[in-house]
Amino acid sequence: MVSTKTQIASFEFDNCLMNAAGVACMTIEELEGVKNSAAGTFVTKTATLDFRQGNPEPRYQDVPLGSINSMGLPNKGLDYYLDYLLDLQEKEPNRTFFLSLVGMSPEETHTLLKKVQESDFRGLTELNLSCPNVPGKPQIAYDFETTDRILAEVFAYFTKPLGIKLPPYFDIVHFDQATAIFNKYPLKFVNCVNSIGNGLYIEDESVVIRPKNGFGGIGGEYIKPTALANVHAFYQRLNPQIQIIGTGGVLTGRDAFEHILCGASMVQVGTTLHKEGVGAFERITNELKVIMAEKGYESLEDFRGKLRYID
Ligand code: RRO
Repeated sequence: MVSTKTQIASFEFDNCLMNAAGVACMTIEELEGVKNSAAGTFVTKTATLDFRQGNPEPRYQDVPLGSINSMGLPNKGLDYYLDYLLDLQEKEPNRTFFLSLVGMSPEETHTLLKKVQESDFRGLTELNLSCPNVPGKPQIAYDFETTDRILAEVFAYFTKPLGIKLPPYFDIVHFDQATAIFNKYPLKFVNCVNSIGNGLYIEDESVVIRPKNGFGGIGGEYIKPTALANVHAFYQRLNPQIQIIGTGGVLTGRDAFEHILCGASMVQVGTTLHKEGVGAFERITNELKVIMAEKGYESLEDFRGKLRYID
């Protein structure tokens, strides 16, 4: 009997696979599609205080080895997602869902988190510190001073389970510096990684997305080695109470297996979900279970974080 069930903080999930924020999660209809699939849960599109149209189209392009996007944080505004989740948690009291959010400024982030704090929301909140696509707004988590200040301010009032969505880091010193900050706070999880920011994809002589002259976040096969490195670097460094969600380059059960081997407790699917639809969850789950069965593993705990090194 092979199980892919998992836990984040005190919450249990029947399956470790779910969508990555931004894919199949803008509308209630899309969220219901993920909820009613083989996925263990869903996360909403990152919400701001007010509805946002986002960047001009075309702004997302599937490409052979992944995807490039510059969506620009289009979303229906916090109340849309929060009202839906408040209703859903009464209808499905035995399941837990994720709310993703970030403000257009630190002040707006606090307004959002205070609304969540004051609501009856009982799920997990993911603070997105890594959107690469809003012109003039740098990825917050590349600025360690600002990240530290925001987290200090947040935990002065926010007592519900909270995690953060991180951009990929590319230097060992940055893993050390980021960890020194995160370990000061009662975070429940870090999610590694958001898209690799500001790549450029060219077809013939042209870019393929309109915003920012074609620069956009890269996802899919391109980013798996970077995603695995970030999952494992933080798994090695973070307090064990801070769990890891692994995101990036999950096309197959083998990819999910590798994220868990690097230390992930939950695995998110973005580009592949966009390309394949919610049927991807059942396929990847089945592939993961076959690998576990072949290796004699019955649960994720049997191999989570047990990546082997060469002496
Ligand atoms: O909406 C976006 O452009 C976007 C966001 Br908020 C994010 O966090 N990551 C991404 O690749 N795109």
